[in-house]
Amino acid sequence: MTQRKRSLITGITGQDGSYLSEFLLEKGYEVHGIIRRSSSFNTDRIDHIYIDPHEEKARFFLHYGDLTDGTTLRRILEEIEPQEVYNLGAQSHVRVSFDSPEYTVDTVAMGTLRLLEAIRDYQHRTGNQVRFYQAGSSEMFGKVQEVPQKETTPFYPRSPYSCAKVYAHWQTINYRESYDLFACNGILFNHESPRRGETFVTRKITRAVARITAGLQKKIYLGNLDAKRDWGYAKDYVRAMWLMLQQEQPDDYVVATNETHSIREFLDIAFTHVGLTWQDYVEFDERYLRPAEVDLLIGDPSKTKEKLGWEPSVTFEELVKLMVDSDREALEKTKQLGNGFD
Ligand code: NAP
Ligand code: F7E
Repeated sequence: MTQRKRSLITGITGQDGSYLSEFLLEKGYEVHGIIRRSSSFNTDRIDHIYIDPHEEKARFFLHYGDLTDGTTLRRILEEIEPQEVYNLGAQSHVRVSFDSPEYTVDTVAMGTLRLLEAIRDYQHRTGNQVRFYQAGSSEMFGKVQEVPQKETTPFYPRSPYSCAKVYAHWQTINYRESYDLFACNGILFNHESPRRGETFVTRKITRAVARITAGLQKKIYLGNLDAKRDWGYAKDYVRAMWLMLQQEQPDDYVVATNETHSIREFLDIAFTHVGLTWQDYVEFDERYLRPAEVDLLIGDPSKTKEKLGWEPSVTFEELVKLMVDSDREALEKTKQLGNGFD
């Protein structure tokens, strides 16, 4: 009988971690994830795939750990013996990284180094090959040096978060070249979904639209509306992560839609979808501005399309509408349960 492939995911409770888990379970993998201890439940996004580990059919397992705790990362790796490791864990909020730069760099940059070191030693000691995916970001292009941005475009990071991601990117390449590690960098442009964290601009807007239409909120306070992003659908993007690790040779890939839209355009589609005019509800609050902004991002995914056969399946307009619809449905369900409504 052939053994199931085992994967280990850091950041399994996040947007991408949850979609990647679903994807890998569907492919027949045994999926292990690292979760942080928290004083309240932080597993909302993966509760629907969790099965009591005592049950024979269980293929989904959670382990307590943290990217700031190298000893535990090593222990988990040794225990699980995964063939694939996806490093998705991060303090991933750009604005917050200006408030908490040390912690952000510790998780994003040092966390990646800790994991790479653990894999290097494990691979050396056991001879078992481990394939490693690093969750790189279009934020690394920052003040863009070329339009559109591709794998060879020079980086110009503009936040503690993106500086840390650049470090992790180069360290991943360094381990590939120094220790023969099968390590890939995905350079992923913004990707969203109904599971997107509530403080990122897209989800903040779609939640507000749902709450405004339900009469629970009057205004939404936002920062810079002129920034332009290349927004795709998260479910499409986790497929690209997996494809990278199935190739014969490790490499780095840009994952993007090759379309760019401003926050204003996002607002326009989201509010018009429910018959409202965004200008009636949006107020400016300078607290949402960043000390340094990334004005324009647009990716060139030609290499990824050609080499991985990857294509995005959801358009920008579809994405905005599906997020608004999902937030409205979720609110309607809460209403029926009588939670939070008088
Ligand atoms: P997310 O929703 O913010 O999830 C981040 C995950 O990292 C969560 O599971 C979080 O755990 C975990 N985490 C945070 N600090 C940690 C620590 N110290 N130790 C271990 N785990 C920790 O992010 P995402 O949108 O899924 O993104 C996944 C990865 O891709 C991140 O590395 C992000 O930087 C990168 N990325 C995202 C995008 C995008 O547009 N979404 C684009 C490019 C790159 P808790 O649930 O306990 O907080
Ligand atoms: O901001 C502007 C803000 O926080 C997008 C992360 O997943 O993608 C994400 O980073 C834009 C910025 O995402 C508000 O100034 C205006 O220009 O949704 P965001 P991000 O910074 O692009 C990249 C690829 C990652 O790697 C990151 O991990 O929207 N904006 N008003 C606002 N942004 C927020 N959050 N809140 C506002 O009120």
